[in-house]
Amino acid sequence: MSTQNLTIDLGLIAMKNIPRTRNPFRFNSPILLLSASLIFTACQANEEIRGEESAVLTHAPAVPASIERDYPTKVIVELETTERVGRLADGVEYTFWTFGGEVPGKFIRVREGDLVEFHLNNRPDSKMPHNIDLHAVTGPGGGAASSFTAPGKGTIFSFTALNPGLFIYHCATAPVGMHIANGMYGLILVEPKEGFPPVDREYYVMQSEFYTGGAYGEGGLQPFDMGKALLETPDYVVFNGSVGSLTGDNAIVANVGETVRLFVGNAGPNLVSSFHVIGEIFDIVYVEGGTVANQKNVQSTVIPAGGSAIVEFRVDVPGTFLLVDHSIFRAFNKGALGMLTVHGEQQPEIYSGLQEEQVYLPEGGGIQEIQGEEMPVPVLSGAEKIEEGGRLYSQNCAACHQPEGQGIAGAFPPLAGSDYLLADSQRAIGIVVNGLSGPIVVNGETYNGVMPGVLLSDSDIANILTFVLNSFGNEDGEIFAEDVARVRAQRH
Ligand code: HEC
Ligand SMILES: [Cu+2]
Repeated sequence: MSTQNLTIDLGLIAMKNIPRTRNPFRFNSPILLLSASLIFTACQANEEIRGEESAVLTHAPAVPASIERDYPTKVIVELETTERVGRLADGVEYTFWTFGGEVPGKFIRVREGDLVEFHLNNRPDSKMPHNIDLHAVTGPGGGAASSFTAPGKGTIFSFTALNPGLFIYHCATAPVGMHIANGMYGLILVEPKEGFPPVDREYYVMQSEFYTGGAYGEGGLQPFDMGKALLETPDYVVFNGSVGSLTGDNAIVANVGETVRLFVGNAGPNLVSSFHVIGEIFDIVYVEGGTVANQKNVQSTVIPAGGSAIVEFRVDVPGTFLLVDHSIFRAFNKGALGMLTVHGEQQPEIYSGLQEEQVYLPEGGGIQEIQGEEMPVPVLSGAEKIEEGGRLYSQNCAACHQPEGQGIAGAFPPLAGSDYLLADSQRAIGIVVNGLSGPIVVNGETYNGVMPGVLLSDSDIANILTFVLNSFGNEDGEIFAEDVARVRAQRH
């Protein structure tokens, strides 16, 4: 970096007056600015590597502590490649190839100007050789050319972290796509000299795809499917290496009023991510993982395959906020779903919560309010219920379960001849009222999708289910509005 560039960089920082950590200067006038940059440039020339330390690496979603040093040092990074069977989803296993034993690989954090001595060790029980291409490296193959490591061997190479930013690293051993598809990727953050503004929480989130022999949710140890990888049709799109790695008890957390910084990578191998947090707005985005906080107030940010983004936001209200790839079938049907749980007091002036529930029927149907008596529901004969139910079925269910109830293999279970439905038609009421997710077996096939609860009246749901039980070759059965009311009451 030339002296001139440095002056401009500093000037920009001063003009915007962005608070920076560890920046010893406050610039208030052009003269001060000039002298300060001269001093800085002088220090710059002397930025000699001092001392030596071992990098502390973390598994996702943890991030190593920010760097307090204001000088470059020699950093020793030790990373081990492994091949091992692990959980991809409930009941689904996969042979992951890893950097550091988990997918994604361990998070590496160094400072701009550091001399990184990289030790790559391949476990003796590995079957494959591996290497590493760090996008933070200026040099052939990003280090891959110097790090080809056979099972039971170790290699060492060094690089100076010239450019700050958030970078992907990945294995680049042939077939490259397969090594990446099997889990060989992670993030390395090269902190700019002046550091990042302080925040309360930092997390590591990595999106990637898995291409398995079986469809989404199909149990057992799943092999890699090269054909699907070539077609770019993954069965799984996940955060941090598996379905559910960031949900429920594994959710990342924050308290109301705190600032959160997410270091988000997209390892691909094929898809571009439209990263979004439902119910939050990114106050700041460092687009593509560069070091300029160059966009504000962003809903979704595009993260290329082999790229990254840094997003920051303050959490203002409590609740669960979903991290998704807004290519939304990936989120709700392929696994690209995480959770941020925010604890704290309700903030009704920012978000009220539900204030009132009303029944709404569009113009012509008349507006009905829930007060006093409910409108009487006409009593229908069995045949009328089935007819009315058929109409409602085509509007509310056929899109997924198909017009003849035959379902779609691997995605939507059949209602025609469904042993699951016919075994317990009362259970079906709960499914329609509350929705259903998690693995179920219908006629010997496992389904693991998400069915949203349906917002219909008790009698409408009774009519639909009565229709279903008397159609598509199903023998018979009748569901009453009172049955639905009972199931609804159990929910509360
Ligand atoms: C958006 C798509 C979608 C819609 C709309 C939908 N379902 Fe489902 N349904 C599913 C999925 C997916 C499952 C399986 C959920 C799982 O794997 O846990 C399912 C499961 C079921 C099951 C249990 C499994 C079986 O095949 O017996 C029943 C019964 C059912 N749905 C009935 C209905 C009815 C009735 C409606 C209309 C009121 C409806 N669904 C609307 C997607 C849908
Ligand atoms: Cu590899």
